[in-house]
Amino acid sequence: MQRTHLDWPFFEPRHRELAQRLGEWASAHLRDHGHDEVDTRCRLLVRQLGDAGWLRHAVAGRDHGGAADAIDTRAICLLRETLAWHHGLADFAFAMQGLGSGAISLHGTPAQRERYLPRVARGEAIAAFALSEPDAGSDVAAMACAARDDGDAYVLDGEKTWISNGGIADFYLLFARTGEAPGARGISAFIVDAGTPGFEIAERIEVIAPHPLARLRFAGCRVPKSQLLGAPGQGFKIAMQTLDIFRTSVAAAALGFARRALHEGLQRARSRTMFGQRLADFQLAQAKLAQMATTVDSAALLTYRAAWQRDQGLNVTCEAAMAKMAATEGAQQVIDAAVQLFGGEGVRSGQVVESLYREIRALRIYEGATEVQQLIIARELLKS
Ligand code: COS
Repeated sequence: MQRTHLDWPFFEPRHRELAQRLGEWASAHLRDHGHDEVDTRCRLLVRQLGDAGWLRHAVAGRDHGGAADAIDTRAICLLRETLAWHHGLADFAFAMQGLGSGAISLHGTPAQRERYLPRVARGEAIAAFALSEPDAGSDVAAMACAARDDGDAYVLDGEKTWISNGGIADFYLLFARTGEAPGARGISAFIVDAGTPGFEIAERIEVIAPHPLARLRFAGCRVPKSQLLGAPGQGFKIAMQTLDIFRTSVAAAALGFARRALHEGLQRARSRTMFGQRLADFQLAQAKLAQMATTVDSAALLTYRAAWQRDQGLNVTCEAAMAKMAATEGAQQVIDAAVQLFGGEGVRSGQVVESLYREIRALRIYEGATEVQQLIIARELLKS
């Protein structure tokens, strides 16, 4: 994997050392457990990432198993980029541990942090983030899933869908309407343990790049008040703050996929002969490779700019949206170009570029579709 970007001033020595160690580990350890079903593969990967210590970077607080006291966005991005380069499902497994527990790292009480974060960091508890609903995807503030105050508990009623790790998670970071005010100001965050009575998996959802995904149903599900995360009515802001970190990391994953596609495309161009010369000797192939490399570097610059900026304690809502949009859209083009360089081989099941082609598509949709990122960027521009 090409690593010259690690010389950029966004990084500190610990980041360079992390990327180097992780690259070596991933080359040696990440195998495709292709014959097992996806739930089993995902559980194994979470365990493997936990045993090797990588999941410590997904949580904050050294006292709770974290690698550092605050979330290190650049470390998370380097982890996602490197894992995505090697193994799409390993990246997914890492990312969901972070997304599902991120709000606990940011806003959890000492008891909540103690109960969940060490197990997430060791890979012993699988986390999930439950925000979207059948009629509230891009428009989060329109959510209908309700949490009614009832003595020492909240009672949940409603549905969540497109929930990654749905069905295998040990706990869900759930957002529900508590009604302090209309819209975004009337939503709260909860930690809901799998197996809580009244909570069931309504449907498993299959997608083009398989990973655990489900629709969840809550019917009279009682959650103790101690499971409320943050103050009542703060759920929307908690969700957005979590997404500010993890949207940047989606950009990093897209970057890993794109970098891998460029690597595969270069190898193909050097080794394939046609019309009596190498594919790499054709100017049309050279133009493709040049465009791919430029798209990769542009995405990397935006991604690590956003990550660095967040680690400086600055607002990154606009920069994270720019990074996510540019990196995911760019990666789609880079991967498509790599498939084209491979010709018929590029769409053969089992080829690296074929699996990248399937892996990248969802990243342009989840954690805020490209159109949502455009909306966020334009709003921030118009504000200033
Ligand atoms: N950090 C902190 N607070 C934020 C914030 C952020 N990044 N973004 C918004 N807020 C705050 C706003 O400041 C506002 O606060 P006040 O009520 O105090 O003024 C409040 O949250 C509501 O914000 P806004 O008016 O922007 O809400 P909208 O309903 O217009 O939100 C978008 C619109 C599209 C930005 C939001 O719904 C969104 O991000 N949608 C995509 C959701 C998504 O990513 N889904 C995928 C699920 S995870 S796979």
